[in-house]
Amino acid sequence: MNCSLIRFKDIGDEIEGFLIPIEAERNVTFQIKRVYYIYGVKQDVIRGYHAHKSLEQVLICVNGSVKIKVDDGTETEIITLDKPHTGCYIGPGIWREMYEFSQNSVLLVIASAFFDENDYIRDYNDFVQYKKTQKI
Ligand code: T46
Repeated sequence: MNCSLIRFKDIGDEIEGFLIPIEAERNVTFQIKRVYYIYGVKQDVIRGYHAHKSLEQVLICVNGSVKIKVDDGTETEIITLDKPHTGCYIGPGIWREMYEFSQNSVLLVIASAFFDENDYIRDYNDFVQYKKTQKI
């Protein structure tokens, strides 16, 4: 699966608090072109329902928790993000659904490219077909 957890090094301690630097092509493997964040999601809402053709992203739940279902067309995994020092890298060709956002959760996303709707596959059947063409 083109998806993995990243444990960021946190600088600091339990008294003073922690700081985590995120640096392009260092602890995030790609060049960072865009950062966005998702907040205020009600607990029964599911977001995502899409894959990207070429975008690489790292998702970090900087407050609260969220579950992410990732699917490469063959297998699925469920990842819980609930620590500000842990990110989830999601590469191209992975269907994702984000759900069970806790109250006050903030999901920070670091992306390798500017927003481009043409990079999205938003229909699951199209995703399955796309994965078949990628295998040829
Ligand atoms: C992803 C997951 C983790 C923009 O105009 N600019 C942006 O940079 C983004 C990310 C979105 N938008 C627009 C497109 C839609 O009209 O904002 C609206 C909501 O986007 P979407 O429904 O795609 O949001 P999510 O939460 O389902 O997915 C987002 C990202 O789009 C996606 O790349 O991997 O977060």
